[in-house]
Amino acid sequence: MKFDIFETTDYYKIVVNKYKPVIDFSSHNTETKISEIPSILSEYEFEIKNSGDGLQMFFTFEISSHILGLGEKAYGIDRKRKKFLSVNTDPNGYSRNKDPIYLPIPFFVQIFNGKALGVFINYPGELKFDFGVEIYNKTSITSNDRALEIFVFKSRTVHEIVEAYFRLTGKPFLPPEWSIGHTISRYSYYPKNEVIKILDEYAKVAPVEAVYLDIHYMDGYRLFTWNQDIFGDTQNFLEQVHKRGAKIVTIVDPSIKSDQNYKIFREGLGHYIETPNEDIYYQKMWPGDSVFPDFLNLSTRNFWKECVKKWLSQGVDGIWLDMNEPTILTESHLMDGNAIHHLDNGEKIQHSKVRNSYPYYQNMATFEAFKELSKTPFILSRSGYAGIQKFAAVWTGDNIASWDDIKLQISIVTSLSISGVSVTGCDLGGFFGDTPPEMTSAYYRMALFFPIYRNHKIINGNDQEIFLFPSNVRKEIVESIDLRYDFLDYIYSMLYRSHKEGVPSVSPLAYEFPDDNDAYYIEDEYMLGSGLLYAPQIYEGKQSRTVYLPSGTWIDFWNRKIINGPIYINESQKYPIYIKKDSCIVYRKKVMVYGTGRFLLYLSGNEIIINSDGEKVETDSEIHGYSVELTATSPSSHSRS
Ligand code: NBV
Repeated sequence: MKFDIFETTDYYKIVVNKYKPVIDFSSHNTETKISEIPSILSEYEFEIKNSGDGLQMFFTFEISSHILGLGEKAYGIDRKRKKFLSVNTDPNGYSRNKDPIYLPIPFFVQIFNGKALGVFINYPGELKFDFGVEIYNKTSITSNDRALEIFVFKSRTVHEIVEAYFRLTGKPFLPPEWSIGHTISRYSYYPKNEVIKILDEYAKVAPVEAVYLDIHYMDGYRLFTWNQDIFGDTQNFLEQVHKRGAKIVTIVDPSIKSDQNYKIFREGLGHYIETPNEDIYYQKMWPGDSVFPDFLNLSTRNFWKECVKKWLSQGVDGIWLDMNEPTILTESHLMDGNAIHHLDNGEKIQHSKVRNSYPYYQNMATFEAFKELSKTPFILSRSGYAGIQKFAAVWTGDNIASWDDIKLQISIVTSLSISGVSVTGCDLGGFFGDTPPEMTSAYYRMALFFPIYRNHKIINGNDQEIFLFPSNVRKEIVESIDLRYDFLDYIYSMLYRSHKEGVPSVSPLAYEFPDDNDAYYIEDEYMLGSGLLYAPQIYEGKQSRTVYLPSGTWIDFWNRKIINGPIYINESQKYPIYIKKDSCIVYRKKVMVYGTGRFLLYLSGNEIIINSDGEKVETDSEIHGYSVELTATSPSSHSRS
C-alpha cells in the first residue's frame, strides 16, 4: 500500500493510495510532505493494512482509555468497548444503543493518562470503528475502500485537538437570535388559520419565535410549492405570522417529484443522481416517484440555490432540511450504493463511496442561497458530515419519547457539539410516542441550555402544545421557558464564541475535565461554555438527584454558596445550576462575573469583551457589568421556588 504523509502545525495527514477527497478540507493549508513516520504514530503503534477490498487501521487502546467524539450516536458519551458504523442512516425512530443514526462524524479523541490522541478519517463512505472490542488493546477502523485520508492531530490535549479539528473543518455559523428562542413544530400544522390560532393561543402563555411547517404545506409534496387549498394567499399568511412576531421555517426534502408538469422537475433535468446505466435514479418518496438532485455537483448546487432563493424571497425565514442522509422509503432506507454522482471534475463516483457528503453539499448550496439574498441563514438539518457546522443547525431526529431518552439526548447533543456541530437540539417532548405532560415538562427542563429549543411531534402522537396541558404542568413548562429566556443572552454568547473561536457550545463534563475518570460516567449533567454546569431534574417522580461537581470551585447560582469539587452532592433545587469560579454568565440582561478572567460575549448585537478585573465593559452597552467577590456575602440572590 502506498501512502504519503504531509504536515502542518496542527496535524499530520496520511493520504492513502493518492486519495482525492470528496470534501477537501485541507486545500487551503500550507502542507509539507515528510518522509519519516511521526513519533505520535509510533507511540500509538499506528498500523495500516489491506483488508478485503478496503483498509484496516489500528492504534493502541489502553484499558483506562476513554473515547469522545464520533458525532451523533445514541450512546453514552464514552465510546470505549463499543463498535460503531459511520453511515448516515434514518433508523425510523431510535432509543439507546441504536447505531447508526443520522449524522455520524469520523472524528474521535482517545484520552489516556493525561494525554490525548485526535483522529479524523476524511472519507464519506462507510467506516467501522471498534474501540477495543474485537481486539482488546486496539482501536481499529475499517473501510471498504483502499483510498482515504487520515488526519492525526499534533496536540495532546482534548481542547487543543477539538479546536484544531474546528480549524480544519470550519467554524460554526452564527444562527439568528430568533432561532434559539422557544419554537414550535408539528407533523403537520395546517391549514393556515389553524397555525394562526395556535400562535394566538401560545401568545397567552409563552413566547414563540418561530413555527416550523412540515410536509403538508406543499402541493402534493412538490418541493417549493404551497398547497393553495390550505395555505392560499400565502403572502397574507406569512404577514399574519410575522405580525405576531414569529418566523416561518419550512421543511424541504431532497426528493423532487418526477412529473413532467412540474416546473422544478423539468428545470432540474440533467442534475439528478443516475443509475449505472445513465438513467435517472428514482424512488418512491412522499410525492410518489421522485428523483434526487446530485448535490456533489456544482451546477446542481447552483440549480438548487436558485430554487431556494426564489422560495426564501417570498418571506420564508428558515429552511428545515429533512430526509437528507439521503433516505428513501424502502426497508433499509438506504439509496442504492451503485447510484452514480458526477463530481465537478467530470468523474463519476458511486453513492456508497460518497454517501455521507450528500447532506454536506445540500446544506452548502442552501446556505449560499441565504447569503446571496443577504438574509441571515437559518437551516435546521437532520443529517450532515464533518464540517456541517459551517452551514446548519442540527436536531437529533426521531427520538422516541421516554424518560431514558431525556437523559440520552444530553449525550447525543453534547457529543455532536464536541464533534464540531455546536448548534443543536432535540425534539422537545420526543417525536414518536405519546408523551405524558410531566414527561414533556422534563424535556423542557433538560434542554434548558441546548442551543435549539423546539417542540415537535409526529402526526399520530399526542398534542403537546403547552397551552393544552393541565395548569400545573403548563405552569412548570412556562417556568422553564422563562428561565431559558433569562439566560438567552448567555446561550447566544456561547454560540457566538463557538462561531468566532471554533469551540463547542454545550459539552459533556468529560470534555471540560478530561482527566477526571468520574466525569465520563456523568451523563445527566452538561456544560454550556466552560463556566456553567447544569444538572437537570430528569428522574421520573423525583424532586432531588445526585450532582457531581468536578474539581475546582463552584458557585451555586441560586444561593451563591461556594462548593469545592470534586464532590457528589444531593440537590433538590428545581434547576441546579453551578458556575465555575473565574467565569462569566449573563442573566436577565446582567453580566455577572465570578472571579477574574477575560470573557467574550455578544449582547444586543455587539461583541463585548469583559476584561480581567471583571468590571469594565470595553464597548458601550446597556449591560451592567459587575463582579462578585467569592468571599463576600451575596449582593442579592436570584430566588426561584
Ligand atoms: O416530515 C415528516 C417527518 C418530520 O416530522 C420529522 O421531524 C423527520 O425527522 N420526517 C422525519 C419524515 C417521516 C417520519 C416518520
